[in-house]
Amino acid sequence: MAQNGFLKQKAGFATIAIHAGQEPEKWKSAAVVPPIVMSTTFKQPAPAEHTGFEYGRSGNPSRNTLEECLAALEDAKYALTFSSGLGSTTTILGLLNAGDHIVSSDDVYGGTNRLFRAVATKHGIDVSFTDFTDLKKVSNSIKENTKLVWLETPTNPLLKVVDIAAVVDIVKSRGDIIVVVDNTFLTSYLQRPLDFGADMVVYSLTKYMNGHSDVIMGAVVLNNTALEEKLRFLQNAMGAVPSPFDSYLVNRSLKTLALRMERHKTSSLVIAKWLQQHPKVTEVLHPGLPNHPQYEVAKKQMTGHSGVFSFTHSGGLQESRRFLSALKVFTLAESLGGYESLAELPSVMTHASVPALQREELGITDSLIRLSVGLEDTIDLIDDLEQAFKAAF
Ligand code: P1T
Repeated sequence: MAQNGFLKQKAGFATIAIHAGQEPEKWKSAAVVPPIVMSTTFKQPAPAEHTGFEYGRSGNPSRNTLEECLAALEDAKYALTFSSGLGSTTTILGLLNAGDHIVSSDDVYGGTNRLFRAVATKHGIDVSFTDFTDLKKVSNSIKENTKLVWLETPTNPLLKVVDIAAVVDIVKSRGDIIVVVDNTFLTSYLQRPLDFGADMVVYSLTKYMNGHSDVIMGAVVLNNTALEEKLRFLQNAMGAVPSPFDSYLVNRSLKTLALRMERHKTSSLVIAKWLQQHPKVTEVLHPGLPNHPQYEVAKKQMTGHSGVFSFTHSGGLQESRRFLSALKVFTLAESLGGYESLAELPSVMTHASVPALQREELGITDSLIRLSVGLEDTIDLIDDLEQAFKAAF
């Protein structure tokens, strides 16, 4: 685990989440709960000398505390935080030059697709999207100028599971290409992509890691010192940094991450199985179900699944609209990973910015509903889904 005065030996996930980076001795007050340091600037003993902090964009004690804890959670050397998940991605794009090429998994969060397609390309970066569950396609997409391979697993919103180690093997045999895994859906509690050879792990901390739907933030976790130095420079130079207050909130939320993920895991599988037997449901896309096409890959690299999954039904857009509007315990809203259950229609919401043809090819239809199962009583969630089906059909 990351160097930490409080924890001298390897500890379990929950212990690390609660103690890593949190040693009271690092504060003059010996505060057990890390303080929120709001100051944007720090007194220097002499010009161009400082005692660890100078200006709040380049570093802040509350942010550093969170970053230390995030790194320790996956036994990594470094973690950097950003103003949003997409802020992390934008900063990583800052590592590339015009003329470079990105290969991305085809099914990614709509905002990531939009950033690659509509912004990166404007700066001369070429982007290809391909199905990462087909390793031949990954290999065929790599070009001379490929510098970055980007994947989500499980993917948003189709829950495809990508074999991280197999992709890393292919990519690394083709050159010095950075492999990034967006681990937002699973968190460091359920999957550790660095252990499978990925260079960087990216999070929308907005989701499970914070888990209370009250912070927008992102992070990159990594071991490679040269890459960390470049990213640390870009974090300050590009300026997409989080606030001290938000850093405090996410740090606090990490203390219950293990407990929350266990509940999300249990509840979502019960609901997925209930949906499987529902007469109006045509398919349930959940990596914890044995009939999931990549179930074996999931078992190999994940220690469980989270609360987010999708299903399709036998109706169309109208039934989806009626179903979603009828929900009472689930809230119809974008996002995922909070304590409250959410439901949404990716085709017109989170993935509306994906070009219609790409959506159609992927299977992001108007009958595909994505759920984020929260921490409410499972029976209340099932009753809610049941009454919404009755209202919709
Ligand atoms: O919203 P932000 O913190 O910028 O994170 C972007 C992001 C990155 N990666 C994944 C896998 C994501 O799901 C997201 C954000 N997703 C949603 C808002 C959503 O409803 O899918």
